[in-house]
Amino acid sequence: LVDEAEVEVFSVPSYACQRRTTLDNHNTVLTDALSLLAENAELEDEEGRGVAFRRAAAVLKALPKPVTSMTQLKGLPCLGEHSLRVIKDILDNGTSSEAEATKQSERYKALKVLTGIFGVGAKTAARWIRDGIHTLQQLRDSEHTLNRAQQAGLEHYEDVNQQVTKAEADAIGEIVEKAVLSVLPGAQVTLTGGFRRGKLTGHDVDFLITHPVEGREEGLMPKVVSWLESQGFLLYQKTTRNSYLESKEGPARPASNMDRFERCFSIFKLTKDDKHGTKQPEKLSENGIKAPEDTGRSLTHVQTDPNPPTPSCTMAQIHSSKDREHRSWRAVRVDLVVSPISQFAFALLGWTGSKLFERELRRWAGYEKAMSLSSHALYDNNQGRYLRATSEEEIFAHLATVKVASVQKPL
Ligand code: DCP
Ligand code: MG
Repeated sequence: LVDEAEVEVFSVPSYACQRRTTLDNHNTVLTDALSLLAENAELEDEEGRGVAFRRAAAVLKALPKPVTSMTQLKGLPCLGEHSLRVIKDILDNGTSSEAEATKQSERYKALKVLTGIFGVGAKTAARWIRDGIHTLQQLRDSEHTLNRAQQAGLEHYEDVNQQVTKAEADAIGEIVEKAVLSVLPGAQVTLTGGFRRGKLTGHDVDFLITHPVEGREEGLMPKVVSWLESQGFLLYQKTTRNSYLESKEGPARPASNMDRFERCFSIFKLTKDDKHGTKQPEKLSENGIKAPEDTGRSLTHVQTDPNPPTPSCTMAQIHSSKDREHRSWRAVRVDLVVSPISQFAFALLGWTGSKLFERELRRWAGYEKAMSLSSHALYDNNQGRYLRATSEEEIFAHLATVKVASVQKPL
């Protein structure tokens, strides 16, 4: 038995956005199990439960050492009853029986395969499973009609579920920049999302587009999309227009976490020649040794990737790997967002992520600072006015100001 007096008790700030980000996770067994349960909750469309597991995993990831006893966790934030049960199971038995059972369950596997199709969310996947569809082949053989996004998602399933490398993201960045500049000289393109955070791979590539003169960005997206389409770069695209100005809710009371910028969800056709810096042999060598590009992808393990690629047994139903190796292109998910320059800093902060960081930053701003933060604006509820910012630093400076009037919630 461990003497409690000798056990180091950890301490971690309440909100994820108050913690330093680390690549040094000393508790991967615990965080893997909790992340899997979070993913499963999200796949089951139970967002609250998903967030609870994500928060618990983030707290354990921030600890300076491996957890060896439950005593060390006393007083740590975000560890609910369920998460503590999972942690105890692992400390006692080496693995979480719940996480293992989930991983093996047919339902989890089917949800993962089906939501791996671009355009298919938890609700659609659940409906298909109720109709007895668990695999891509069963979906193809079924009577179900797919919308345009889902058809494209099914067609490019294997590519879209394969991690995108930084080199591929940069190559797409050059194409997007060329498109944007040829329709609006002086416009600016910024790589956001995980790649801006320094990740080496991602599930998609996110770009934020603006112009230094307010208003010049209006109507930009359809022109960019037309240019890209005329050059054959788009396998699929759906553009939604900016609904911020016409929305009644205002940034102080956003109806959802989704922002209202003009946005284009797309699937890019990236030809191998477009991948600068990643020129690679066209095919696998006879003994199946992977091309250099694939070796690079193994670096994903240093990231906490909650959505690892779907098992290859299901992918084989689409194309054989050989077919793909002989193709001179691959499909890549790309998101384009256009922001007016006055909202650019907020859009940049909002689109850089991670998702948990964004969520926690907004929660912290609301509860601790009485401010409403969105990807469009920052509103000070005490002063009753919007606070301007031209950089992320300025947003953080606003958020750091001490609120005399607000009551501090005990941490
Ligand atoms: N984002 C958000 N709310 C949305 C969509 C996006 O807050 N509804 C933000 C947070 C994300 C970022 O935009 O970090 C980009 O979204 P992604 O889903 O592409 O996430 P990442 O880029 O972080 O991950 P990945 O590397 O897997 O693409
Ligand atoms: Mg991304």
